[in-house]
Amino acid sequence: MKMTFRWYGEDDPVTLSKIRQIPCMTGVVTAVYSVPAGEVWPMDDILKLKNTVNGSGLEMEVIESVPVHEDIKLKKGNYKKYIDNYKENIRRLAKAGVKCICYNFMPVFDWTRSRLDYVLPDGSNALVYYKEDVSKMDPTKMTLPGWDASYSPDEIKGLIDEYKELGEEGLWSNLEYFIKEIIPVAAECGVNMAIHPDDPPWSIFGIPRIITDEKNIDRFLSLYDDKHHGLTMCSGSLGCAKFNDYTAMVRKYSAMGRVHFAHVRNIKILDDGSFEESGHMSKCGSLDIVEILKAYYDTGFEGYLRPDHGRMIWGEKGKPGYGLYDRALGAMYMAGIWETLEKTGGKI
Ligand code: DNO
Repeated sequence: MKMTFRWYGEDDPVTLSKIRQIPCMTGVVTAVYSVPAGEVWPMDDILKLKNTVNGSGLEMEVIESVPVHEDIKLKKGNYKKYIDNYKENIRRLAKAGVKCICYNFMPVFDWTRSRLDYVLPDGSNALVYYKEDVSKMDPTKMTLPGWDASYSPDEIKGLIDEYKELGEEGLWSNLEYFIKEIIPVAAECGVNMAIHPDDPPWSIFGIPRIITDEKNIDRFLSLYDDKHHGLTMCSGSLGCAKFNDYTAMVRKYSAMGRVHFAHVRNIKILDDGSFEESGHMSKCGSLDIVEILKAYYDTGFEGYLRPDHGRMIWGEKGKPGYGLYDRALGAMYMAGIWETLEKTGGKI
């Protein structure tokens, strides 16, 4: 297991030198953020990023994300050009030493929450998803940090209608086409592709979401029989649905060698299926983080792991979910569990 930390580039208030001082860190997970979705990343920008990261004593072996253009997900318009561009990005990143690319196939909206600064009983604040509030949200009149803000309200409305029309089976078929195009390139370049599950793992705003549960992940993996076709397992995404036995899923897919990247965070699931993000420690939420890490350890996990969303603590202001302090606490907590697993041969 290699412990990593997400870094949003030169504009990130959490600097590389701060990340470097977290004792367990081997590298950062980052991206070229200046290029619109679908376009080819200039080699110079990739190398500049790599040199900056390496110059700080950290590795850049994981990219999160190379975004998938909506034309690819809808298989319309310029999808062929965008798939060619995607392949070229895989080749270029491989040349720069990248080993794993995280991406997602969520229509229009990436992770969705109803509030970004909910105050928890200990005075920290966190991202929350209250089902009732989400049902009243109008996605054409708002944006969230994980969403592509380049669309106008009319464009968003148009996209939502197109996805409603496409439906789940249509989305599956477009995903299959995309996978069959890109995985041979990834395999040739030695890059592991790691799809991120849908967050949350159910349909929102009436549009389909398909990377949601065990049955669908089995179906996803069966689209292409090659270990470069794999997963980012995210405890905060799949784990927030009561219908998923998250630890069992980690065990199964990690044993198959198909988990390349692990996102670990805790969430507290509420009675109505809503959830609040919490501190990483098991007692803070509904997930048993020791059991999750043990599932990775027992199955010989050799991929990358990163602490996922943290709360805002100690008065820190920053990118929601991506401050320094709570993620650093989470990383050290997990590194401690991992060291114990290693020293006891997993017998904890
Ligand atoms: C949330 C992240 C996601 C993830 C993308 C991957 O904080 O884990 O936004 O980066 O879904 O493409």
